[in-house]
This record gives sequence, C-alpha cells and structure tokens, in this order.
Amino acid sequence: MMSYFMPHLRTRLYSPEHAQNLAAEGIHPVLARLYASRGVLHKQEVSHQLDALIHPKGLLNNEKAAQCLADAIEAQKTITVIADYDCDGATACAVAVRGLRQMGAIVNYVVPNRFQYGYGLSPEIVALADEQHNPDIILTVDNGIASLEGVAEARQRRIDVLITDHHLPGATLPQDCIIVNPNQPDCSFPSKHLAGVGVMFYVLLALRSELRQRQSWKNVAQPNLAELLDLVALGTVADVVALDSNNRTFVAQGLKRIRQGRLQPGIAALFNVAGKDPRRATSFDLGFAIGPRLNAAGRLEDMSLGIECLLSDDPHHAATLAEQLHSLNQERRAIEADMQSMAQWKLEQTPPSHQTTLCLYDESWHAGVIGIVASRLKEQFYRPTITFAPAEEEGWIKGSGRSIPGFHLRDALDRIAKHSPSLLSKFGGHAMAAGLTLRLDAFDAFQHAFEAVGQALLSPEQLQAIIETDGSLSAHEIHLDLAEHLEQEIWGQGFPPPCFYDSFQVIQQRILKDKHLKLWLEKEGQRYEAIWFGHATPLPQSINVAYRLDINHYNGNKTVQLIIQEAVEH
Ligand SMILES: [Mn+2]
Repeated sequence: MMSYFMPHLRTRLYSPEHAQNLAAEGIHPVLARLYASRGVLHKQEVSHQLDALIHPKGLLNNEKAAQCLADAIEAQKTITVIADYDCDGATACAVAVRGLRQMGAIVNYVVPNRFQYGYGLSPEIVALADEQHNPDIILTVDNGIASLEGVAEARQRRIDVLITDHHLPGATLPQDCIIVNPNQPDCSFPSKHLAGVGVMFYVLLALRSELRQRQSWKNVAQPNLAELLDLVALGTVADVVALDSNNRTFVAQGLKRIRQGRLQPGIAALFNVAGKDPRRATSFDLGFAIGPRLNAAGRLEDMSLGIECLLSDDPHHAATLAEQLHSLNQERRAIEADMQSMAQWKLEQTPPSHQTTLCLYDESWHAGVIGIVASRLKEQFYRPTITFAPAEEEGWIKGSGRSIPGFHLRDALDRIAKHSPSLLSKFGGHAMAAGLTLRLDAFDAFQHAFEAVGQALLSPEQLQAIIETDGSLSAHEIHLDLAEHLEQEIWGQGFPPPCFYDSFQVIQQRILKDKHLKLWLEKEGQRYEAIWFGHATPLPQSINVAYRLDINHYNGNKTVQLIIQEAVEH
C-alpha cells in the first residue's frame, strides 16, 4: 500500500497535580495519568453509574415533549416515528418504538430509503407516512432539525410534529413544532455530544416522570427503561460522537447489560453472526462488528431490515434477519474492496504527491459505500478526500468527503459554492465529513476548485499525520493487570484509547499470512509478545514503538500483548 507520510509522534500532556488528585481518590496511577491528559478531574466522571447521568430536565423542551407524548398516550393517538437509515437512526427508532409501546402508546415507524428519499423529514416522507399510517403525531429521531419544508408539510396536514435530533441546526429552525436537540440555541444541556439515540432516550426519561406524575401506573408495573441501554450504547458508539462522561456512562451501562446476557434478541443475533461473544462485549465490537452489519442495510438496501431486527422479540426471527444483515455486510465489503483497489490503481496512475486533496470518481462505484472508501483513503494519504459515485438521476454524481484536523470540509465547500455558484448543486455536513451533489460534467472543474482551496488553506505541517502517545511504561507496568484495568474503561472518539511509547530490543519476529508481523520484544530483561497488524516488513533490532496494551485470550489463558501502532528505528 502506498503511503505518503510517516506519522509524527507526540506525547500527550497532562497536569501532574490532576493526576495526583485522581490517584489520591484511589485510581490506578497509570489510569490517573491517562484520565488527567483527557480532561478528567474527578473520580465521579469515570464512575459510569446510572445516577451520574445528567438530569433530563436540563434538555430544552424535554418536558413539553413529554407532555405532548403523555397526552397522545392518554388519547390513544397514533405516533409515527421517522427514522434515519444509519445505525444511530435505527437504534433511536427501536428505542422510541419499544419505549413508547411499554408506556402504552400506539406507535409505528417509517424509515426513508436513502436512494429514493435521501436524508431527513422531507415533504415526500411526510406524504408517505400519512398515506401508510395516518398519524396524529410525527416523531423524528436522529433527523429533522433541518427539515423546514417537511415540518410545514406535516402541519398543513394537521399532523403535530415532535423533533428529536442532535445535528447542528441551520440559521432557521422548523416552525410550529416541539424541538428537543442539545445543540439548538438556548439549550443549556451540558452534554452537546448526545447521539440521536441518546436524545430519544432522554425524551423517554422525561415521559416516564410525566406519566408518574399523572399516576398512570397505579396498578401496573412501571416500564424499565434500563432495558433499552444496549441500544443506546450501540447507537452512541456507531455514530462516532465524542465519548464525554455522559456518553461513556451510556456505553458502560449498555455493555454491562450485554455482558450479563440482558440484551435485545436482535443484538444477540448480530453478536452471533459476527462470531463475537456477548459475555465479553466491548465498545470495539459495537463499533466494528455490530454497527457495520446494521449500517449495511441502509447502505445497500433499506434500513427497515435493521430496525425489524432490533424490534424483534422472537430469537428465531431475529436470527433470520441478522443473517440477512450479515450477508448484506459481506456484499458491502466486496463492493468496498473493489472500489478500494480501483482507487489505489487510479492513484498509482496519477500519484497525488503534490496535491493537498484527493477527489476520485468512477461510474462503477456505489453511492452507499463512497463514505467508507473516502475515510480509508483519508487515513492512508492524510489529505481531505472526496469520493464520488453516480447519483440516481442521470448525469449527476454524489460525493462523500472526509477531512483532517484543521480543514473544515463544509466551509471549504461553501467557499467553492460562493466562488463558482454553478459548480455545486447541493452540499451539507460539518468540519470532518460532508456530502455533495454535482453534475458529472462539472467533476473536473470541481476537483480543481477543491484543490485550490486545499492549496490556499493547508500547510505542509497540517498534512503531517500525528500519533499521540501517553508516554512510557516501566517494565513491571506492561502487565496483564494494567491491561485489565484499561479494558474496564470506555475508550473511543474524543477519549482516545491509551497508546504508550517505549524502546525495545527485537528478540524474534516472523510474518503471519503475508500480512502481519508477529514479534517478541524485550525491555529491562522482560519479554513481551507483540503484533503489528497490516505490516509485513521486518523491523531493525533496536526500536522505539508506539503500542497499545491488549489481552490475548488463548486456550482459556490470558496474556498481555502489545499491539504496535508505529515503530521508529532507535
Ligand atoms: Mn446520528
């Protein structure tokens, strides 16, 4: 694989005082240092107990939303959930449908097919929902904050609209509806990083207290919303939102339930087809095994398959649906591999060494998979990258872009749109990711315009990938005990997994399956097993290594293993 950079290594800084305070509260000294460098000040931020969740009252309009839903339940009105076609949208939909049903609501759902309808509550989706379900209330999950026309259409049809979303709002909000979104103006909710599924869960918490106040459960059991935490954890991890303390609590509690076997039949079935053991579930499994299988439905076909799987209470039916999701995911992988190798070939024909950006199009590419390919190419070349595929409409192409820190992708597109208004027909997104639509005959001109923005805004230093490490471990710290401590915590987006940096002697090494490097390393007389995935070139004898601590399960034994991220000659 071609690569244009050798990443720079940088040590994460931390306040020794903060680390000492955390250690004094009883936290393992290495973890205390890791927490301090990630902005944790108190033990309570890493307790992950349910009572540490931020109170639902702080979420603007949440009580109004709860009253509206409680009224709807009392009057037995029909609520139609409008979902989104990714994993966050699907889990948010399942949380809404399951939670509202538990509380006695009449509820159904519609999920837009991304190829037919695109994203969000469009007027067409309102018409479809009206035709299929004749709802009194439309409840959006993980979308709606930008759907001004769709909300207007619903209101014209005398349908009430309740929007739950987490995306950044535009200059104008939808009118004449209730909006719950931590990112809307005047919402003082302290966590701005809730996923769509997290917002919906908060609405259910408020609804339950509203119904409690109305004494709706005099003679029946109160619904246990904790049963939905596996779904909340899955959507939160899969949407790659920042794992702040509140989100880490969701993920930790959801994983705890999954490990105890208290999980939805659909999620259990997905663990099974992925060959993963729920008793040892990690956030990595949610992000890289379960999430992609659900997302495959939205990428290649229709997310209702994924939502049905999450809603099923029959393990046999759930297993059948999970099988279908699994084979869609196989298909997605095959499509992605083809696109990836063609992209590599194109880049070998015209090496992008002097470019600051990458733009690629092929008429054989799949519009549901371009985002994944862009993101892999961005990782490999460390440049803002947009990949394009034909759109539904003849003569048009759809692009999906991913960026690097310091280059705001949506702003870059905005700049092009202002400079050459005829070039871009539709675009949207944020700093790190964006989507756009072009006329096919404008592709070359767009490519040049995009590169011109890159040349103007990106410095050579910014095009240099950086690996941040947490510094050195002593030989006795590189041990199963520390690896197990680290495994207890939830790491991910915005709370990076620990990566250490030390000098080792290479004692032995061999290449596995032509792809990976297996090594035995020595430091201060101690020997460690190590592996470098996707690296098949032997290393010199003395090296500095950036590595993660991992637990290797083999024949019922657990050993510590170093997973190499980068190595430099000593
Ligand atoms: Mn989302």
